[in-house]
Amino acid sequence: MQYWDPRIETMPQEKLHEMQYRLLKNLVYRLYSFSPFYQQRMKEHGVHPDDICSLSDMKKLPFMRKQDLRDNYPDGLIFYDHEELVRYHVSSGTTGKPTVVAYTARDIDNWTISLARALSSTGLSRGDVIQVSYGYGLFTGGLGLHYGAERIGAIVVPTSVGNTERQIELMQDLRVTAIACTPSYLLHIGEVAERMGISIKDDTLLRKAIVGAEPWSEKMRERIESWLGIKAYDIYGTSELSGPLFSECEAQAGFHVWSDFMFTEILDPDTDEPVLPGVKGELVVTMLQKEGLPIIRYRTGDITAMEAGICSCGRTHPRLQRLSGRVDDMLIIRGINVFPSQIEHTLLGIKEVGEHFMIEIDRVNSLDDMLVRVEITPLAFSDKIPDLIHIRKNIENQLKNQLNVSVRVELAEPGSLPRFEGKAKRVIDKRSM
Ligand code: DLL
Repeated sequence: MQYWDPRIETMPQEKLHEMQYRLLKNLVYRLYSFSPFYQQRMKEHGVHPDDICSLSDMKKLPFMRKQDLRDNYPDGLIFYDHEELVRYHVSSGTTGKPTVVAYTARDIDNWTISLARALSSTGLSRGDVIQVSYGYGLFTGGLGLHYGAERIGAIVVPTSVGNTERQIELMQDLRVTAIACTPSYLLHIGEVAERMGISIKDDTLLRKAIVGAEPWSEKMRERIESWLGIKAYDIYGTSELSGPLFSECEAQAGFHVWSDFMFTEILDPDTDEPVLPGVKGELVVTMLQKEGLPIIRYRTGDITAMEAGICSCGRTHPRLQRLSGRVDDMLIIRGINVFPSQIEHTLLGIKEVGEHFMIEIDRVNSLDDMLVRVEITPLAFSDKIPDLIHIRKNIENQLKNQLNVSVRVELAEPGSLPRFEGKAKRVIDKRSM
């Protein structure tokens, strides 16, 4: 088994908990003493650092939300002097005011170590050639994975997003063995390669993909792996916590959350009470060692569950299941809760359906109306009209059974729906426009 840091990655859990408690205690005292924001928050919440006597006292601390970063834009939450900072990343601000995250040199180093452990847990190492096709710049994906990949001694090809044909040429010429990008971009790369007469499976050395930054289902993984002849590992993070932070290992059995850097809670979003392993709730993260922008009990809005037991790889750190959506992703259609991830899961289980779809929601005669536009495979597209009607009805039935709500389905020609180089935007909710 390949570990980046065997001492930490396989440390007995009691020792990890002791370390987390020490780090938490130190963090809370530091913030109470030196951060006006956190001191006020803790006072308002009626909690003093002396009240934190065990890890379970974490629940006494106040939450932080994205809105706190927005309210304090640009630098109200930055904890260290300017002289100590080495970098800013800034979110795109498409859903509100942007958020700014500041990093000290130690923050960059800890982030890099998290990713070095993650990448080596997927089996990558010195000698691998890793094409980083996440955006470089204010987005955290490109630079984050770049530093992590260099740290494990791999060769990095920093292509960023776009110019896809050239990306594919470089993949062949530089004998790339792994790619890091969004699942949407990986699908696009696969299609463009086919149009160029190149099979990723047979004509390149690509064997692994480090894929995340947006939701993608298990069915999508099956399709990507068999089509491109690679293993696809999920990776998760958010810019407020640093960027991409943890991934699955070769066992593909949940994300390994590095306990020396993070304390994770899964809470019932309605009651804010912790849920049991295996039960889904909102992921709440405390960054135990962050300096530039400390984060306590950050409500990510992402839904997941803790995995019970220790992974077959021997790493002792807690594991999280792949994400099943966001608290604010949920669509309410005629009173029924629907997650886009359920739609993807159902569609990709139908053999005539391709990998691309769009969801459009509108209000017609004061009733919610959901239209799912579905690209079908070139093979299905060559079918006769009665067969196409049958395919459409089958998709409508399967979606109705899964979602408990009627959905209109429109079949789309292969290649006709939008493709995305970064994160996909598959839902258009006209009710909120
Ligand atoms: O997407 C950081 C990142 C870069 C993660 C590269 C992985 C790889 P943000 O732009 O702040 O940061 O978006 C964070 O994206 O709260 C989730 O809702 C979603 N997300 C990220 N990874 C996954 C994943 C980066 N593996 C938001 N599965 C998060 C599902 C994900 N959703």
